[in-house]
Amino acid sequence: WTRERTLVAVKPDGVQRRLVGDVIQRFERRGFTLVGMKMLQAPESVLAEHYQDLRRKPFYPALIRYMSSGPMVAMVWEGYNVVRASRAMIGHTDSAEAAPGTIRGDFSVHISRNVIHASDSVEGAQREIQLWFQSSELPSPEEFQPPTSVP
Ligand code: YYY
Ligand code: MG
Repeated sequence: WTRERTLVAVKPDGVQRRLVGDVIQRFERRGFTLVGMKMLQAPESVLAEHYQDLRRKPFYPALIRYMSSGPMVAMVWEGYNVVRASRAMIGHTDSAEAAPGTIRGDFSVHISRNVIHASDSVEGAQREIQLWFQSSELPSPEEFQPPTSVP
């Protein structure tokens, strides 16, 4: 049992389109465990840190505007290989490339409105979880018991 955690966020378009339940259901069915969740309208300062690596991209201003335009739902999911698995579950960044069956492949119509975020590495996940959640908002690993047996 590798107790890996990742940050998943349903973006404002996903919340507006009532996709939060579907996203949660997909992760629960896959056997992952929800260990933290909050709805918030993201401050631009937090988004700037979240997307710090993209700050010079031409789409950056529009990205920050869209991400702060309405409430989003930030979640921390825990489980075996959850970082890699959640990237596979959300699908390609560009909806035109996203495979059917993935969250973006099923719901997203354009790269600029792609419904969901998931951390792309274990290190990135740790950084993003600390950015969006206080440690007091998450159970510490010792007090948490996984409901399913995972190799
Ligand atoms: O990790 P992921 O969300 O799949 O893609 P990133 O390359 O990290 O870009 C973050 C975010 O930026 C993406 O989900 C949509 C937006 N974006 C965009 O609007 N236009 C692009 N050409 C590339 C990314
Ligand atoms: Mg990314």
